[in-house]
Amino acid sequence: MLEVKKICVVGLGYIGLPTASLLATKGYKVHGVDVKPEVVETINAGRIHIREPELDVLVRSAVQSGHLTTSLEPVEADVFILAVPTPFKDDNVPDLQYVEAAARTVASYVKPDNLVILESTSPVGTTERVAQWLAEERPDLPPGDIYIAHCPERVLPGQIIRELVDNDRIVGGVDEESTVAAADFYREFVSGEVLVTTSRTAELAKLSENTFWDVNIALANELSIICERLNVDVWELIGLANRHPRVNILQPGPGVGGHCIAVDPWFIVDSAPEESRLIRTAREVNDAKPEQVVRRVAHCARRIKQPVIACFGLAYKADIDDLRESPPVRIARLLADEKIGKVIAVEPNINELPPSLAELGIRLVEQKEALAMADIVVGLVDHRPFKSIKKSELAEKIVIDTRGMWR
Ligand code: SAJ
Repeated sequence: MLEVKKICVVGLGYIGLPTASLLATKGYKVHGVDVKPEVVETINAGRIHIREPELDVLVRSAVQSGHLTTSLEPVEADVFILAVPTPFKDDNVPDLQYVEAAARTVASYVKPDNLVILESTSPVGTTERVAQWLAEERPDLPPGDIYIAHCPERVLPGQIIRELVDNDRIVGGVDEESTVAAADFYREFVSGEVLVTTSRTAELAKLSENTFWDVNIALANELSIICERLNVDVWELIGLANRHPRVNILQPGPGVGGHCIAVDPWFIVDSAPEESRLIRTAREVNDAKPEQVVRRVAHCARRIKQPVIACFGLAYKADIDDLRESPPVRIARLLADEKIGKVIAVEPNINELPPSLAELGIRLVEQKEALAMADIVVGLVDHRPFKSIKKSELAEKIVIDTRGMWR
């Protein structure tokens, strides 16, 4: 069994920072590494640069205990955790530049018997490539001298701290010894079950979890389009169908946002393009939704001279402030770009609009002001405050509710 005292976490974002802080509060000496100096400074000051409930308390106690330090460079450690972004390039090809850079950076710090874990969601075969990159950088280390494994994350943004400990974890090594070493490590602090497999299976399991979600959201979105055509209320339809004891149709929306569900299925399509027809089609159905919402709004706006259109919500999902990869942002931008009307936006979780929207003349307004000004109200995110809007406040408006929150 590996004796673990020191851990080096590379990448201090939504996964790396909570993981580094949790390990520090469990008594390990943790050194966090990030390429952004402002991230390093913020964390060393005991503050955080991402919004996640309870994370600020965890980081502050980790830093104040002296168990969490951060800098731009790795340090020698017993375990290295790589938690860097794995976005995709144009034409949906995975971009592994950050994983490769992280692997090559830690290479000069690894010693025999160290454990290197890739936590980033990655295309099948990436963990084996990490082993190759490390071997290229360190030909002095015979193969098998360091343990290399994949352990993907499945925490839900908004409840990361709890799920980091409670969730079952899948651990897959590039060889049997690596799997055992990684599983022993996670069993030290994970209360969920630690399930062992190969690195390729662990990679595909993570991608399959989010692909399952995306394909099922696509079914709900396709039903919402069909219901529009057949003049059926999709929310009533899904509510009735889900009364079947074994049916669980998910909720339609304005499209699929975030940097996970909308990204991970493309990793499978890239690995097996001929065989991934349903997965690709589901992505296309979900990605077509924003334009369909814009067309519905445009159709209604035609009847009004100089219509004022209020977009309720810009975040990619309810009660968070994350606007990255957000379909509501895309919809607001298209409405302004195509001059369908004067666009105002209500987003209670931000204080100012991203420049990409502000420069189009979109204004961020309070909920009351938007309800007073709008001719067309577009419900894009089911933020808690929006659910208390009364039917009477919407009586004189044209309402397009993509979340079914004002039924
Ligand atoms: N959405 C719908 N209809 C639904 C459910 C979601 O339109 O019925 C939309 C949301 O509005 C949002 C997008 O899908 O735009 C994704 O939101 P989400 O809450 O479903 O998922 P994420 O991206 O916040 O987190 C997911 C989670 N994966 C699953 O639920 C299978 C989380 O467990 C993962 O750890 C995370 O991806 C990740 O980082 O991979």
